[in-house]
This record gives sequence, C-alpha cells and structure tokens, in this order.
Amino acid sequence: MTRLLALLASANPPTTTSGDFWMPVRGSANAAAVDWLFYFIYYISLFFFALIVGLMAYFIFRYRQRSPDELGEGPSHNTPLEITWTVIPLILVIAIFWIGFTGYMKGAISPDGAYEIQVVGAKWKWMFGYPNGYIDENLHVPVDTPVRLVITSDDVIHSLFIPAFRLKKDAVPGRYTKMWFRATQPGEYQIFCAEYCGTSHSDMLAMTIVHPPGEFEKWLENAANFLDKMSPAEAGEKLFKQRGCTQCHSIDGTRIIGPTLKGAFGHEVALTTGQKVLFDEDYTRSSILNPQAQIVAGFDPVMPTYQGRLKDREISAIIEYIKTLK
Ligand code: HEC
Ligand SMILES: [Cu+2]
Repeated sequence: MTRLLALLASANPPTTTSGDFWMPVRGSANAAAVDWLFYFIYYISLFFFALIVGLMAYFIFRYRQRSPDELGEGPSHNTPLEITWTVIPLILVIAIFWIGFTGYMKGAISPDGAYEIQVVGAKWKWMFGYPNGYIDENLHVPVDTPVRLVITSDDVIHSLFIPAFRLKKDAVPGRYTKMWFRATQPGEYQIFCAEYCGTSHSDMLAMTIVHPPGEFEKWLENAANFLDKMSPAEAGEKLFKQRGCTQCHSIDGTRIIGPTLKGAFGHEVALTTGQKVLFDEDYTRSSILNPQAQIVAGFDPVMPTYQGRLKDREISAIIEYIKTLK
C-alpha cells in the first residue's frame, strides 16, 4: 500500500533502468510507463486480495454457526456499502483503461522520420532488412533514435518479442504490422518469437544490438559490404547463417529438418522420384531457388524458396561455402 501511494504521489514512471524482481532491464523510452502501469495493477491486486481474503477468513470465524438451531437474522441490504464497493473499483478500472489506452496509442503511432527497419519472420529465423538493402540476423539500432519496425512473415504467424523494450507484435503472412521504440542504452537485448510456430519455435532467437552514438552507421556500412571484403566461401558462410539455412541444415553430419550439407557436394543424391542427381553447382542453385522441384528422398518439402531474396552473387558465395564442407 505504501508503494502504491508513493507511486501515485510521484505520478512519475520509475526511472532506473536495471529492472527488478518482476521486470527485466528497461531498455527503451517506453519501458518505464509500461512498468508503472504493471505495478499500479499489481499493488491494487495485492491490496484487494488481502482485503477480500482477510475479511472472508474473519467472517467465517465471526459468523460461524454456534449451535445446531441457530439461524442468524442476516442483513438484506446496505446501500452506502454497495455504492462504495461499486464506485471505487469503477474509478480504478477507468483509470487503468485510460493509462493503458493512452500508453498503447503512444506505442502504436511512430514519430515522423523514425528510422525504418523491415522485419521478416520465417520458420525459424528473424531477418532484419536495413534501408540500404542489407539483411542481418540481428536487430542493430542506434541509441536514442526512434526506430520503426515494419513486420511481416514468410510462412506462419510469428511474434516479435523484445522484453527489455516491453514490445511484442505479431508477424502475420500477407500483412504488415508496425511498432516503434527508442532505445535508451547501448547494449544487447534478447529477442524471442512469442507465437508457437512449429518444431524450432524456441530456437527462433535473435539479439537487439543498440549501438553507441555514431557507431551504428559505421557498423551498417561495414556489414553491408561483406561480399566485397570477404572471400566467397567466407561470405557464403555468413549468408548461410544469416538467411536461416542453419535452422534446417547442419554442417556436422547431423540430420535436422533438412539433409546435412557436410560432405554432400560432388556426391550423388537420391530423390523421392527414385532418380539420382549429382550434387553440383547447378543442383545447389536450383535447390535454393526452386526447392520443390527436386525433393531429397526421406525429407519433407518444407524448404522455402529464396527466389528474389538471394542475388546471384550471394548464391555463388553459398555454393563456394558448401564446397568447403568436407
Ligand atoms: C525450413 C527448413 C529449411 C531452410 C530454412 C532451408 N532448407 Fe534447404 N532443404 C530443406 C529440406 C527439408 C531439404 C530436403 C528436401 C528438398 O529437397 O526440398 C532441403 C534441401 C536443400 C538442398 C539439397 C540438399 C541435398 O542433400 O540434396 C540444398 C543444397 C539446400 N537445401 C540449401 C539450402 C540453403 C543454401 C538454405 C539457405 C539459403 C536452405 N537450404 C534453407 C529445408 C530447409
Ligand atoms: Cu516463430
């Protein structure tokens, strides 16, 4: 109760960023307001829980039946009492609605000129697309800058969840959802998928990396030029991880959702049709662009197409990388 009164009296969101027993670190400008409302509801609930259960226990004892033929005269009505226990909760729920609704609107409408990042959820990987066309498996953002995320999905419904920013939004195929935030502290914050989306749902992880002032642009420029800076095989390895191939293909011989690519290049592959084909450059390329055309025997046709999502140069780099997996 004293904390509730203190909260109400200050009418200011908590300002520490460290998080506490119930809540993780506060990494965005919006987090404190969310936590304030959480604790407001939390302390109200604690108060009424104690009041109601306490009175109940007391009444059970106070009005117990003392002898078999004792029947109390029970009151039928108490108008002032009934008005009190209706009006006070009414005021509280209106307050909760108001704070929640205005907070929601603030979170839903992004400021003009926010930095825009395209987010795509796919089984089972997040991809973050930056304005210069570069795609990364993590969300990199500049500190103290409003960032708008435009979110969609390639397959089923996923949900982008960044606990430290108190943000969660569904990624729906065929539709764009949006949310925005302003990160307040450089650091790394976990991203989860919060909508059960199949086998590797719980591995659908990524990080938010908040860069200190001035470093985000440097990072982006450097990251975007990786095809020029690395050898094709190295760039291929990066793409292989970045574009989610690792979710389905191991490189150490274990079978996951798709066949392992260890030692596969240059050997024959048995297809569901009974045919055998050589695993060469052309086969790799067509497996990536047109995965449903030739299905490997013993596997389900679940690989998404990368048509329009990988450039020729990137596919060549991936082929060079697969060649190195001896
Ligand atoms: C959702 C899971 C999934 C993802 C993501 C995925 N694949 Fe596949 N891939 C499969 C499955 C399952 C097969 C086997 C069935 C088939 O041929 O379609 C396969 C087959 C292949 C083959 C043929 C393998 C063989 O042994 O004959 C290649 C090459 C390949 N994938 C490359 C890639 C690359 C490169 C990526 C990333 C750009 C990728 N895959 C992403 C599931 C996936
Ligand atoms: Cu998911």
